[in-house]
Amino acid sequence: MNIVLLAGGVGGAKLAQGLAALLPPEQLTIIVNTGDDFTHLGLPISPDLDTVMYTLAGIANRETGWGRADESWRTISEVTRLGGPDWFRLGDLDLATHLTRAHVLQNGGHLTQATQQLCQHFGVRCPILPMSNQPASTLVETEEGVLPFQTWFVQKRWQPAVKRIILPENAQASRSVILALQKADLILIAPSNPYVSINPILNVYPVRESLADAPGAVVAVTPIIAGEAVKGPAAKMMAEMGIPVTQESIVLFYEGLIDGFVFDERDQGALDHLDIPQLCTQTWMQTDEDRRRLAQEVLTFAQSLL
Ligand code: FO1
Repeated sequence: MNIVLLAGGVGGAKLAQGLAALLPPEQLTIIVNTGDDFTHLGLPISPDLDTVMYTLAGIANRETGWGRADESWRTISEVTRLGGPDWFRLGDLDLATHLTRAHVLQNGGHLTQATQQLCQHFGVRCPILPMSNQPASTLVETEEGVLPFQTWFVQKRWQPAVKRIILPENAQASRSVILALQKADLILIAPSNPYVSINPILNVYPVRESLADAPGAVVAVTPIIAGEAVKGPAAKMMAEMGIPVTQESIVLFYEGLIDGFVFDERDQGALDHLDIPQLCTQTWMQTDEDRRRLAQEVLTFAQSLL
């Protein structure tokens, strides 16, 4: 059974960890959003790739949801002292990841190869694939104008009201992504922000088409619980874009792509009027056991749709 997970940052990484605990590495492939990527202090930063990689390696910072555990901040503190930009907090250990990625990319390698090398040395055995090997940056149109993603998300703490998300026109999936989707028996959409974490992946040709035509089952897990995002700007930006913060909005967003939907017991009954197959369970993942349990329930549910 070949399972592919489409994942963004924190929520995606947690479900990825649960799945990786249940499945042999050759049966799970994680396709990750790179729309958050940017060059900062001359370094190629890939936040969602790193969050998934660090989480599967067991070295992620569980408080912040990004960067490394047991981190130190000597270098970025010195950058502050020298008048450099310190709004994007790069820890000393985390810097090693960006430096090594830069080395691979500047010596003829591409992002998939760089990620593979990092995963190998971090002991992550299931493939983590960037959605594309070319830059495909997400822009956020806000009341303050069009902002690069990290400027909106970190520098402005996602406070500027969102009007719309601007995705690149001609992003192309890597060969590895295309092959993984072709082989997939199950395709799972992680509880990541649909607008800025999952849609950038769907926007990369031919990912959306692959899901729409998938012979296997495609199942999405909601990122919203009782009208709130588990973490991050999903609920706030939905309201700002005039989208009701409901489970139905998420189902409609994935319409035509999914065969089943997983949402939280606190929204029990919210989708009774829709005939899409659905699993209502505890989707909030606090502990590692929560991650494994939800992963198992999602797999069992998805297999029941085959
Ligand atoms: N998010 C923040 O809110 N503040 C930061 O200073 C910050 C630094 C950072 C460094 C490396 C990295 O991989 C991620 C980092 N993030 C930070 C998270 C980043 O903004 C991600 O894009 C979000 O997690 C959304 O996916």
